[in-house]
Amino acid sequence: MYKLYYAPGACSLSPHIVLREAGQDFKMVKVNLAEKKTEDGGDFWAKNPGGYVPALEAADGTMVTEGPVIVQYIADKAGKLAPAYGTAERYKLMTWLNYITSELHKGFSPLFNAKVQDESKAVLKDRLKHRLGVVDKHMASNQFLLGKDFTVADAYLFTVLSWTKRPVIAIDLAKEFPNLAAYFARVSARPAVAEAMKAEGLS
Ligand SMILES: N[C@@H](CCC(=O)N[C@@H](CS)C(=O)NCC(=O)O)C(=O)O
Repeated sequence: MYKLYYAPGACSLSPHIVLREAGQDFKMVKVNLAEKKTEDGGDFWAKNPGGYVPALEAADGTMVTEGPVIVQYIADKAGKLAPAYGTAERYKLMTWLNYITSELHKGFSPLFNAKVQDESKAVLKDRLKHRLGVVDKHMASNQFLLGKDFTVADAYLFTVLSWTKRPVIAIDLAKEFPNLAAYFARVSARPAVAEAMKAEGLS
């Protein structure tokens, strides 16, 4: 059984969705990110020296960190939700995972930081919108990031898009990125995604 270290609504929602989509047996362990403590009082620094979620503990004790790696680890072990390693399709998947992590996820992060000045936030938000525009264009002719099949990259993209609704971000997908709005609705309707949202108290 896997153990997923998570915080509700954080980027750990992505591996949470993947565990459900892949039909894996898992336990959720909530992390208090401010105190770096797990819900059972354990020291989270000992689980992930970076002090951030997600972190995944496999049944054999292997600890896997970094969201894009965790989702590929789960997919490869389960033999679903990612094209085979070494194929051209797999490189497309890795390209999207990298884009989501470095251009989108880390584009959102400073906007959540109360210490970042509004002037800087406006510049960063403009840049993030440009990056979202690239994915919106891709979604004009694709059901999912890799085409017709849902993959682990979709769990991650869905997770970061869910942040657009937070008041501190306030990006109206329907108005500014209609293809992403349709994609978000499509992914939200997947039973595993709805279950993950419910389990984290997000729906
Ligand atoms: N490089 C990490 C970043 C993960 C990350 O940014 N996690 C955030 C939540 S979305 C977090 O736990 N932040 C708390 C902290 O950094 O103290 C990954 O890709 O998994």
